[in-house]
Amino acid sequence: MTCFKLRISSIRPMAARLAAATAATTAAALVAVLASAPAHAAISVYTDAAAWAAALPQAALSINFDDLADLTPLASQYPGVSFSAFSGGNPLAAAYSFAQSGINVMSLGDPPLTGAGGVAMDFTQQQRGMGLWYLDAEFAGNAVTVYGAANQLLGSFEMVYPNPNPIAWRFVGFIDSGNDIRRVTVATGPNDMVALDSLQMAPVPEPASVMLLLLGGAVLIGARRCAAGHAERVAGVQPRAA
Ligand SMILES: [Ca+2]
Ligand SMILES: [Ca+2]
Repeated sequence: MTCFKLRISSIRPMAARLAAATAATTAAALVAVLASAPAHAAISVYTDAAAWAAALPQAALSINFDDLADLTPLASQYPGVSFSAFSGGNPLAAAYSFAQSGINVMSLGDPPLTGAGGVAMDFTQQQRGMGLWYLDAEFAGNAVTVYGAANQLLGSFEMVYPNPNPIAWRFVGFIDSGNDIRRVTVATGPNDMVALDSLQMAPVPEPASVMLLLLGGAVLIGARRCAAGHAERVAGVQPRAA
């Protein structure tokens, strides 16, 4: 608290030093971020949800579809992603007794597991990673495909086939070291019907958020230095003789 009891004449030099420290810290942090950026982005595929989550720098967001009424067409109900029909699908939030989470799945037809086709998911900002759960993949040709912001192909995954246990929910997740996942499509094969659930999203922090974090850290460092300096000055004061 004493740190803020300053004369006006002392504020300007301190502000200048704090600004310089902030700029230096921010610059150093940005250099570190740039230095850590991969030279060649690569997409990684995970079939283990825990391993996928552990490979992310922060916790993922999950959309479970359980707050929507049965047979609600999926569009833009959830922040950060929009759903649309793809490859003949009809994406719905639909009640299903064997949902991976809660009461609903993301169905591609009405009722679940009676409609073939697919769904496209477009994210409003780039994602570091995404994942989802799928059920009842039985035949070849069920593809999950990932695209970047320029609509370029990043990678794809064919749902497990042959599938030794189609009635068990399975996970597939992607992580892009280039932080560029912007669109994901699911297309089922001509002979199969699958259900989806528990979409996972791992958005890349927006640049403004990163800068705020960096600036916040720099201000905190400055405040700590200020407090430390005050403590040293207090320790250096000699008690007056009685
Ligand atoms: Ca669910
Ligand atoms: Ca099936």
